[in-house]
Amino acid sequence: MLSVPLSGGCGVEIRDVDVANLTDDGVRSVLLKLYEHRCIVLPEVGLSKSQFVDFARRLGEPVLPKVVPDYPEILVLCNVDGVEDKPVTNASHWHTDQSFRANVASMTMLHTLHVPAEGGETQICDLVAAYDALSESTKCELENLIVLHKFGAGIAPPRGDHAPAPAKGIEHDDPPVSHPLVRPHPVTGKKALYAIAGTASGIEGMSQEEAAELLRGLCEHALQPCFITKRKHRADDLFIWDCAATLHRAEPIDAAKDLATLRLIDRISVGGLPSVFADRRYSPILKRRLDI
Ligand SMILES: O=C(O)CCC(=O)C(=O)O
Ligand SMILES: [Fe+2]
Repeated sequence: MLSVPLSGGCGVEIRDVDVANLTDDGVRSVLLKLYEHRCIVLPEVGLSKSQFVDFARRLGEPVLPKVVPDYPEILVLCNVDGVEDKPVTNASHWHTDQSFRANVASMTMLHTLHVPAEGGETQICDLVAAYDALSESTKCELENLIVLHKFGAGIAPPRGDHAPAPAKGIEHDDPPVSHPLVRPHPVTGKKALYAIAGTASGIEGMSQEEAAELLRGLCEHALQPCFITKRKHRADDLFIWDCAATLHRAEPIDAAKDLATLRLIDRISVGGLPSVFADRRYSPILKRRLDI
């Protein structure tokens, strides 16, 4: 499998992958690359919507936005305002998908249908590299901290972030959920900072001021350019990021006026363990191959 690093802090492009016809070994190899590099691009995948859904189901259980008739798994990201059933991308703040739920997203994938001539990038921040770069004493201080997460209630938005608009189906008085601040990867066990921006609304046993200061400091550390990849999508790319190990945001984009400014992407987010890793026999292999 030929892989070429993306420009930026993380990610690889993997060429010559026949996504629609991968064997289980093939899916495992692709996922190992994802877990090693945080995000991957599979170019020219040529997937129909139903092939995209079938592939996503091999990676996990899709979150169901139920926006596209016939394909409840697909959320259309589109910068056309006011078109029925097509939400405008509203993800320009650093976040981790579904971190406000007990069952978080494990991976999110974008199949790009149309790219604007300029802009429309997705940025990915590597929270494994950011964690690894902390001093040993800071790692010890963070080790057992539990972060509360609530949609729209982040207490330490990184500089320049806007507040996310209320999302459908999320009640304002939903109770917060909690996740470890340092969360081992569900498949590889590799430690990462988890969802330090977006929904982080408090830390157990800390005042709000202390928690905000700690989260703000961690975001400033993690959002250094050396940990970030800014990806300009191409039509028919499949771009996948590992939600357990990253923050991401969409570059803000104006509403499309014509084809040259249109951004149109099919997106599926999944949770749970990929079925190809459900078999415990594969964990030791993972541990050896990823050197963890
Ligand atoms: O539109 C993008 O680039 C990213 C959107 C996003 O955050 C998501 O799909 O979860
Ligand atoms: Fe997102």
